[in-house]
Amino acid sequence: MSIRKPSVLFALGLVTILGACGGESQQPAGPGATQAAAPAAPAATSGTASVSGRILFEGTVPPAEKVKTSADPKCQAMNPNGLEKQTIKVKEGGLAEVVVYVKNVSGAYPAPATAVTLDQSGCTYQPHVVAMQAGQTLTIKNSDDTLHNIHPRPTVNAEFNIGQPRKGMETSKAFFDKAEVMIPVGCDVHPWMRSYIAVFTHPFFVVTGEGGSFEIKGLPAGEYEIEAVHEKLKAVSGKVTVKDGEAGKLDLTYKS
Ligand SMILES: [Cu+2]
Repeated sequence: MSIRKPSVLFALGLVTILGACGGESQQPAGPGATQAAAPAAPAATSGTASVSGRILFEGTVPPAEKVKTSADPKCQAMNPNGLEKQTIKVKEGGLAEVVVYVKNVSGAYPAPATAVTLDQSGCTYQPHVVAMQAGQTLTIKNSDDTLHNIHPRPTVNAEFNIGQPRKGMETSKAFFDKAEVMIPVGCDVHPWMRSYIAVFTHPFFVVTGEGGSFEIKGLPAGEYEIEAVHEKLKAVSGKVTVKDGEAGKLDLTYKS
């Protein structure tokens, strides 16, 4: 039996890979190592306060950009009506795909043992914006029957470039060990493919979905600066003070 073969590891599935990373990882940057190095760290969600609100957009939404996928017939076949690129996604005044996070957090927070997934599907990245903790495992997978490569261009973390030529391929690793907002990710084969990864040293962040609502839970009592970062717009921020058990409210508005 040869369980070290990558093909067998892939066949064992994500749960097995995660189990190995969490319990037996030899890597200093792995979640297990992070926990061992910071035994006095507070639990990730030790607090009982929360902050919620909406990220709003006031202005004119530009028209969606048409993307030609004819450079790769397989991408074209998967998108017979073409692809549309719209980075300003507004519904009922609220902006989606914004990273909302607490800027002034002290203390050490171990990375969760669960992985975050970035999928390449239909010649696009799913999700478009990924938020995760430093030291947390990122699983990159290819759901398409065509060659993709994952090429993040960080400025603080280490750059990497991984090719995934076949459908079903997966690569799991704690790629990022430092906070960085946001890391652009591209595919050198398909220039329209773009995603962004935000990395934090704490768990107090969220990515807004459709309609721009957000909620950050598990905060200790305190005065917090909340910042909202979007791939194209200048960041906006605001302050909110919460006591234990309190649900603070904060709306932030982008104006274009
Ligand atoms: Cu690609």
